[in-house]
Amino acid sequence: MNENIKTVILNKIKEYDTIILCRHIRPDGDAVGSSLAMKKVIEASFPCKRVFIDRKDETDQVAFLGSEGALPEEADLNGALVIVLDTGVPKRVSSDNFLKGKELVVIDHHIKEGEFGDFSWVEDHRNSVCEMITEFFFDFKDEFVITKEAAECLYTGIVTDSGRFRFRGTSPKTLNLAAKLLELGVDYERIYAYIDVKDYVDVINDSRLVSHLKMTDSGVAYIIITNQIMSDYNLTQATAYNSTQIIENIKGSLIWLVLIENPDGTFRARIRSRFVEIEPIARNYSGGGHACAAGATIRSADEMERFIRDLDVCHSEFKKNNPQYF
Ligand SMILES: [Mn+2]
Repeated sequence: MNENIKTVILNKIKEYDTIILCRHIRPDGDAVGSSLAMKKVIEASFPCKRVFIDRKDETDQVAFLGSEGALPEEADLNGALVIVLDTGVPKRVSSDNFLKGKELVVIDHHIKEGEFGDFSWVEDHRNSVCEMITEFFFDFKDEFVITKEAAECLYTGIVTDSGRFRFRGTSPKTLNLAAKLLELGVDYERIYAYIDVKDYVDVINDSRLVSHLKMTDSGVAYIIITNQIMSDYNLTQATAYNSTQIIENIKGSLIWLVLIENPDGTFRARIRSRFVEIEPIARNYSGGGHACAAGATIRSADEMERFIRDLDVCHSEFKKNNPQYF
């Protein structure tokens, strides 16, 4: 089935003169890496095709991968193939025009929330979309030219989405595909030098945010980042969003999260876990994602209380049944 969908996608790429790539809003290394690699590989392989990345935002974290090129005009969508990468949720797509193309391909590794796209290749056990399209390019290596620059985009997406090959979804296949990228000359020291460093001000802000850390009885760690805190510390959305990383290594805490206030007073939750599958809980709060990395939206103080309690109950049950994990 998946072998077949890969052939379908190859033929669609060959068939169209203009290809519009989209990803999720607030892009991460996988979203940018997969869209930029797809653009670079198609351009290198089929120089006559026009390839655009339609986007509303970019991210400083992986800006070192280089320019993403001009945005498409609305007219460019006419008769174009649209490929959405790294999301299966229409409202998270980085373009208002993605339905204006002729056909829509979706390539994603999140747990499926509904049917989306004319052709959809979704495998939620995969480490990253970059891993999926690395496989795709190598499966058809006679058709595609994979440049070193494209390989660096793919490698960046794989290492960022897998937490440097640590998270669930990292498989023998992941490492084999990463090895093939290294054979193309990927400079991984340079990549890590960009993705593992922080601005001085962010290091200071991390320590300030830790002072807001709370723990539930069973050890769920969380930080509520209100608009007040954001403005007191001059935090960017990106810094607030990444602050799950500063509480990820607490012994006995298998679930950790940050809750970031939106301008309208609702909260965006970013939940991470070891071993415990938290995605079903996220789904109950207008969210979803992966088994151990998900997002949710919390709309009131009552809902916040219930949400934290649900996570605490799940955490405490899991620890009771799996004492070997901490
Ligand atoms: Mn991803």
